[in-house]
Amino acid sequence: GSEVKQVEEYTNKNIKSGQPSKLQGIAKDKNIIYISAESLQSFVINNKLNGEEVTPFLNDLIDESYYFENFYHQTEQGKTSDSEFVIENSMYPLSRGAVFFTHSQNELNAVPEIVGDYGYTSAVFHANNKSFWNRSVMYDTLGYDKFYSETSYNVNSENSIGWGLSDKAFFDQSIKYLKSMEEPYYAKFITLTNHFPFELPEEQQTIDKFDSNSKTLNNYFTTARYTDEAIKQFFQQLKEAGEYKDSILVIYGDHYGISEYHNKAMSQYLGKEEITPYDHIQLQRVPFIVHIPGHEGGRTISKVSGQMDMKPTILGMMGIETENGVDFGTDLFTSDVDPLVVLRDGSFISENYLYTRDTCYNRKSGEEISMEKCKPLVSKAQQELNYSDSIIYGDLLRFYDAEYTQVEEDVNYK
Ligand code: GP9
Ligand code: MN
Repeated sequence: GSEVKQVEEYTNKNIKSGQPSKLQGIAKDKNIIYISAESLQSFVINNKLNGEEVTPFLNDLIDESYYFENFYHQTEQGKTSDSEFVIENSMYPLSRGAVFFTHSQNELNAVPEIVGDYGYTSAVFHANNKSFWNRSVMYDTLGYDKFYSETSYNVNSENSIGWGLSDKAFFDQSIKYLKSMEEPYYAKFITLTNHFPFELPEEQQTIDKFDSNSKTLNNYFTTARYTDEAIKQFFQQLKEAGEYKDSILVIYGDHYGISEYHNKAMSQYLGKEEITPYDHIQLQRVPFIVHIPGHEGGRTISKVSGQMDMKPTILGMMGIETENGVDFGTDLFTSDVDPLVVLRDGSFISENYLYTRDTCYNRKSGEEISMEKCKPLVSKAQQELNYSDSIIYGDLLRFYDAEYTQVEEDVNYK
C-alpha cells in the first residue's frame, strides 16, 4: 500500500486541479459514445489535398464541438490496445509489449467499471477477432459488460476492406445492437479501415491520392476520407434511430498512422523543408472531439493535452469525482493546472516547452533552446512514467481502494 500512497501524493500535488469541471454534470445519465478512429492524425484535420478538405465531416463537426487541437496520443508498441488502456485508466502503457497481453489480470479502476456503479451498461464494438490484442480477456478486466466482436457481424468479401469489415458496414450493422442496450450506456466503437497499408478499392475513393514516393502516405488520404464519411453516416443513423440527442459523442485518434519512414513525403505534403524531431513530436497529435448535442457552441481548445486526460475529463462531465484515485491525467475542462503531456519514450510537451531526443524546444515557435529550460521537467516526466510502471508491474491497485462519488446537485456549466 505505501507505494501507491506515494503515487497518490504525487498526483494530488502535481496533477489534480482540485477544481470542478466547467461542464460538471453535463453528461450525467447521458449515453457516452466513443469512436476510436484508427490511425487518424491531426495533420489531416482542417487540411486539404489538391484543394479538397480531407475530412469535411469532422471539420464541420468541430465547429459544433469542443476540439482539442494540441492533443497527443501516448501509445507505444501496444498500438490501439495501448490507447484503450490509457484512455480508460489514465495510466501510461508500458515501454515494451502491450499491457493488454502482459497484465490483463491486474486490478484496475477503469471507466467502464466505475460508470457501471452508476447504472451504466457498457459495450465495445469492434469487428475483429475477439482475441486480437487479448481483448476478450482484457475487456472483462476493464469492466465491460459486452464485446461485439467479429462474430456479431456479417462479414463478406463485398463489405470488407483491408483488415476486415469496412467502417461503413461496421457502423451500419452496429446500430441494432446499440439500440438494444439498456440506457444509459457507455459504448466504444473502434474503426478499422484507416489502417496501414491504407488500401481502398478505387471505386470507393472520393479524394485523390497524394503524389509522392510514399505509397503509404499517398493512400492514407483516401482511407482517412473514408472513415470521415463512415462517421458522418453513423451520426445520421444515430439520429434516425433516436440514439443521438441523449448521447455525448467523443471522437479520438488512437495513434499515428504515418511513421517517420515517410518523413520525406510528409515534408512534401506539409510544405516543409524537412521533418525535424520537433515536427515529429507535433505529428503525434491526434484529434480529440467532444460533441454534446444541444450544446453546440464550438470551441477549439489549444492547451496541451493527451489521451491520459480522457478518463478524468469524461468522468468530470458525468459529475463523477475521486479524491484518492491515481489518475495521471487531468480534467481538461478545469483551468488551473500547468499541463504536462508525457509520451512513453520520455519526450514531453508543456505549455512552453517541447522536449525530445535530448533537445529542448520552444513549444510554440519550434526553436531550439537551452536544455536548462527543459531539465526539471525531464525528471518529472521520468518520475511519472516510473510511478505508472510500478503500479502496473506490482499490480498495486490490489491494495488500494479508490473512491468515486457523483455530485448530487445538477450541472455547474454555463
Ligand atoms: C485491430 C485494430 C488495429 O483490432 O485494433 O490494431 P492496431 O494495429 O492499430 O493496434
Ligand atoms: Mn490502431
